Amino acid sequence: MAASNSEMKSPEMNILTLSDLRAKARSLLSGRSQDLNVLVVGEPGSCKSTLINSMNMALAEQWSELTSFGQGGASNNTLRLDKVPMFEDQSMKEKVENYEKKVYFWDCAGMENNLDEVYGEFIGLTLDGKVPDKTNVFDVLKDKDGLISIRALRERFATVNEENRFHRLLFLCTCDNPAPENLLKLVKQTTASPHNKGRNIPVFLVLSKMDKIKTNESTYKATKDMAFNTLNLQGNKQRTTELSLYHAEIEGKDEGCPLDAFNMFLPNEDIDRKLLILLCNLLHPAFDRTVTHGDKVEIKHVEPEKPPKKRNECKPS
Ligand SMILES: Nc1nc2c(ncn2[C@@H]2O[C@H](COP(=O)(O)OP(=O)(O)OP(=O)(O)O)[C@@H](O)[C@H]2O)c(=O)[nH]1
Ligand SMILES: [Mg+2]
Repeated sequence: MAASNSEMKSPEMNILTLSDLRAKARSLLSGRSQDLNVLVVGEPGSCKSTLINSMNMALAEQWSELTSFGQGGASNNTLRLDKVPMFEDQSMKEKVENYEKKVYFWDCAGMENNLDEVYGEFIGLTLDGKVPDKTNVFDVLKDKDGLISIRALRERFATVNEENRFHRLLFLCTCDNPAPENLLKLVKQTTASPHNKGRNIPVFLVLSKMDKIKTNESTYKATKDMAFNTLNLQGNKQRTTELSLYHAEIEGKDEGCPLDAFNMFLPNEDIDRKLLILLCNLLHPAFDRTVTHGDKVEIKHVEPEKPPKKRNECKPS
């Protein structure tokens, strides 16, 4: 199933029909040799939960609420790290044959745009498979005095669960808000830098709420530039996607996507098409070859510096 890098860069995906794209995604799913964990990260309200449900819909051709998401103005914030099994038989109009090694999208609580290393450490520990499913993100990051220390966080999440190691990270930014520069920097540092002791996880960028671009063109351009440059994705077309997702009406503000008689979203070709291209790129075996985790390298504990001794303290009395 392996394909060359030149094949990945070809415009082939854009000329495939919707059913070709579904067939391609199905064959990539049935041909996998290991489970695939995708961590979905972004600020609160960046459409992480919506993307997970919409991605399932794109292949399933029918709506299921796999994870709770904001709709009709209700915030419905995700507070935990939740492992969501994708494309399960019961959610599919037509099941995926030989789908044995599963894809899991992990819905993560919205992260603050904060450069504090504790947030980066949490993302790193999660990527290494040390943070269990259903962990309440805010409870573990904060203690009674404020943010928890890095050492305490490492001690709490010291054991790797191989099943929870990550293979991809999906970063979401809404096109009508400034890019979360600090969070982008932390993600870049945590997934691919000399400081992370060899961890290398391919990052994919999604610019969401593209239906809002008309009134926010300059914000969109600035957000896109910032996210591209910080994640270093220039010219990396298969790792960036701009889209709108299945979303509900907000009275007087947003007409939302059409629903059927049972209040389920009706399929939308444009949404499905972009999501299926993203899925095929996420599943591409070439990205498996680059994944490494650095937790076998010993991590030094940084002790606080002692104040220098005063001169006369050393003199014998
Ligand atoms: N206009 C528009 N709104 C959208 C679109 N997709 C999602 N939304 C809305 O944006 C909000 C995003 O909600 P969620 O998907 O729950 O966001 P989230 O990133 O999971 O948020 P947290 O769980 O709080 O971190 C909801 O109110 C959706 O209705 C879109 O394509 N266009
Ligand atoms: Mg959410």
